[in-house]
Amino acid sequence: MERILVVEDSKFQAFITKDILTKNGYSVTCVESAEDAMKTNMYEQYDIVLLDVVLPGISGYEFCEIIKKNNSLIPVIILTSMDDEKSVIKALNSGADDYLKKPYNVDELLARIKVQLRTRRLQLELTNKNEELQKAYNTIKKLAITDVLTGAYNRSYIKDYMAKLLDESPDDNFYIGCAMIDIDNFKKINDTFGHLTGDIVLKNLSNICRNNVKDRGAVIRFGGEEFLVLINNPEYEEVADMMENIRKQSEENMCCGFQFTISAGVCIFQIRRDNALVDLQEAIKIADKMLYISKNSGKNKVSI
Ligand code: GH3
Ligand code: MG
Ligand code: MG
Ligand code: MG
Ligand code: MG
Repeated sequence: MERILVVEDSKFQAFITKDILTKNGYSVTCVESAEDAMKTNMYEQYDIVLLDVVLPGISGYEFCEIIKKNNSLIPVIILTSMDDEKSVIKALNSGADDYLKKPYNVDELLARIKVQLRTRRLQLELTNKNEELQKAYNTIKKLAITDVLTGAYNRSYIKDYMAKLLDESPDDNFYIGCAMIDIDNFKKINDTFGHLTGDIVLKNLSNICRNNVKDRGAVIRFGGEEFLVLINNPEYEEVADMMENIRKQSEENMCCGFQFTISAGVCIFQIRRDNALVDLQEAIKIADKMLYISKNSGKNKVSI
């Protein structure tokens, strides 16, 4: 049942209006002033407001302006005994959707209410559709930058992340911690335990990385069993500790009943605003070289 709020200080007029509207299938509430209608913003729960102009305190025009400022989807019909042109214009300029003279013709009032409710339903439908579209858009956007298997970001996110860092940086240069992580002997894990088990190891490593990095940076699945970790403006100790934790937690993670280890190469590199992506590529190259050092000196190591 559609709900109508009648703001009318004449008890007699309010009684008549309520009686007519109730008999026509509406749920009707009457209040005597705009102030009453504004208590806990109760007017927002109605589908339409019928508003008298001359009220104690805040006038109908003023209240109409307030309603429209706060929630333009609620239609307002102003009902008043003043029928000069100026007050019609004033009513419409205050944001009212329609205007009716008192004493009103009952059928006309009902017809005008119907028109407003029809428009409101369409507007609500549009608003819902819009919200659905927005949600779908956000989902697609998220999917486009997420690695489905591990929940880490994928490589498409690197550009977005650099743009975000540049946007947030007050300076023209900032530092980035850049770590390349690679699972040791992963081919052997796959060969021994199967690819599905290998996938579980990948997911676990992704979780370990993300739990350590949190909002200090981004974890990106860079290749098959390689993760790139970018840390925003870090201290040397912060990156070193973080990477050592990731190494240790991987070694201790017995998710599949066997141990896996990782090797990592890390650098801290200066990024220039006007050359950010080229600088990042350079940082990744250095991290790769450091990773190579870890691999060649026995694996299960972080080189920084
Ligand atoms: P190293 O210690 O030198 O890094 O040796 P490795 O065996 O880890 O490295 P290699 O490059 O020889 O093998 C990487 C393997 O990762 C090969 C590939 O089949 C596997 N791989 C890549 N993507 C996935 C994936 O999504 N799931 C699984 N299960 N395996 C994957
Ligand atoms: Mg009045
Ligand atoms: Mg590799
Ligand atoms: Mg490997
Ligand atoms: Mg190999």
